[in-house]
Amino acid sequence: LALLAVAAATLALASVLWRSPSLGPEERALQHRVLQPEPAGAAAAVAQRPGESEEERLQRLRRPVYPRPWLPPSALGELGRAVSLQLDETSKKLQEESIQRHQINTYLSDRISLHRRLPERWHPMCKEKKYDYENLPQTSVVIAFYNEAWSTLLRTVYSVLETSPDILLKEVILVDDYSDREHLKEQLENHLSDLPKVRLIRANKREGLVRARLLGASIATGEILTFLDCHCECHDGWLEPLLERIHEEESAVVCPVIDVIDWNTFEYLGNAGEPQIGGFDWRLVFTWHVVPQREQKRRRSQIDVIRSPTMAGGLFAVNKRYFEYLGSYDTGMEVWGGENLEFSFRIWQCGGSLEIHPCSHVGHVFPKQAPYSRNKALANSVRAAEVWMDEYKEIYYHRNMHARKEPYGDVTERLQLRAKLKCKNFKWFLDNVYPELHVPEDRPGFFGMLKNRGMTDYCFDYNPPSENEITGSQVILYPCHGMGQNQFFEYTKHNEIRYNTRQPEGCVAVDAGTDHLTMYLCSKNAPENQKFIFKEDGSLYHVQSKKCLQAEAKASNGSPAPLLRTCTDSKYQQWFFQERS
Ligand code: LR7
Ligand code: MN
Repeated sequence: LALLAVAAATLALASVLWRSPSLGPEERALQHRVLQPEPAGAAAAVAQRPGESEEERLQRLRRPVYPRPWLPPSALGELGRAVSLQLDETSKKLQEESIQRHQINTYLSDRISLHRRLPERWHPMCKEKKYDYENLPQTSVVIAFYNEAWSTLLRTVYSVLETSPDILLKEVILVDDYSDREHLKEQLENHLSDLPKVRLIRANKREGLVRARLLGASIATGEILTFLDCHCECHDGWLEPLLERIHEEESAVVCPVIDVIDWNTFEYLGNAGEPQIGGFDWRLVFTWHVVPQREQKRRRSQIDVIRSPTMAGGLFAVNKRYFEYLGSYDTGMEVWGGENLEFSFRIWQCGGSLEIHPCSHVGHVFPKQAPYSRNKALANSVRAAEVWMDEYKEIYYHRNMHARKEPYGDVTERLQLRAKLKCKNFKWFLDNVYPELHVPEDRPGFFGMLKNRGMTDYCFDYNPPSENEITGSQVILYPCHGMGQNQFFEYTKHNEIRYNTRQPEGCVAVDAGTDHLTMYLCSKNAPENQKFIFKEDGSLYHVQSKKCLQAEAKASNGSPAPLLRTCTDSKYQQWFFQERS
């Protein structure tokens, strides 16, 4: 009984806390213009009507805001098919220009219907799921955009209207983050004014995605906020699972599975298999991972939500009151980057949970490369580290030389928020939410550039074969650049030489019968061929081969490299770490 009383008191306290004023002072101070009024309440009758079968009733409740116009199956890009246009020279040039401008093939996008259907991408069990439409909360969908192309923006809007049940969608709020392109001015206003439930609001200066989203949130009238990027396409049934989960657990922040839409062909990729979850590496770069065993065990069904340490950032739903209780966003973050990890840490450390619902799929166009400058990402990440990571921020600073010197503004208010909400520390987060992440030891004198006494201008250097693959290539010596990254190594108590700026981490190894170093994935217990003893005299002794690493000007591939040789007292066999240049 006493326990129950405590639980009840906690609940009461939590609900009092959440009744905080809906806008922070910063949000109220943001300058903006609201161009479309709040929609009238959508009081669709939900009760079963006389003579209506259960199936008919469900169909009525699922009815979208806007009916998707019929398209012939052969229509360009229909069902998410890849498109490639046969173009003459002039048109090819236009297509190239569109890619230059948006880093997305918008020439091609413009020729695909704004109403195309997508291929089915969800788990078969999702289709069988029945939702309690009468009791699910309504959502406002908030979409911030900056200089987005016409067809990718409008396809996002139509896709929301055509896949969201009318009774669940309160409104779509488009936030123009001070774009300067002509098509986003009057033409956009005119087009939107014919669409139901769509509102447009414009910032009076470039706010960046954090404050732009908050502007949208500040005029939202739905109980749930659902954020999307402005180049998305929603899969049928994407919304219900998000709302149902938050209805069941108010402190859950829920993301859809993010499917890839190809920037060049507009093919809708992705599959119905197990989605990946979010993580990060020690440069604070977001990463994707397979779902770990422990999480598989916790889930009771294949269509249960999947807990995720972090989110990609753009696509998620959250209870509006809970979002405000958690401190919405850090308004000191500019333009792009960092806010996704900051919010992820905050959700977990302050008592919420971050989840991916396998029944909710949304496609996102990943551009060829960044279409605008993202140099504020560093300061944003430093803010996240300073507020949430405690002493672990040092591990980040060791791996990003510029981060420590980056001016990041004032985070006092965010630290006060952390104290007020009595949030847990970063160690708790690592131990309980992200135990898969290896925490480097970073013992003084055992990390940074790995240099040689005979060739002091050269450093251990490793260039992974690709973005997503770190194993298989050879470790070489390269002129030291002092930037960390490919020249950052750590020597551990377990006698490994780890390459651990990225995830998953690499460990330096020797293939039997060879004299050079090859990168392998690190494993729990270092295998013998990955063990090196770093001796007092500076030698790096490879235990298995009983040889020492020696800097040589020419390895078999022609570049300088550390190679295994009989141990001597040559200075070319003496090594030392240097933290920075
Ligand atoms: O100054 C800006 N003002 C804006 O309104 C810059 C951007 N924006 C808008 C922009 O138009 C878009 O709608 O904000 C949204 C996100 O910007 P993108 O699409 O350029 O970002 P992204 O898709 O490259 O990056 C991901 O990481 C970002 C970190 O700040 C954001 O969290 C993005 O929302 C996020 N996108 C996703 O999570 C989609 C899946 C990507 C992955 C993995
Ligand atoms: Mn995006």
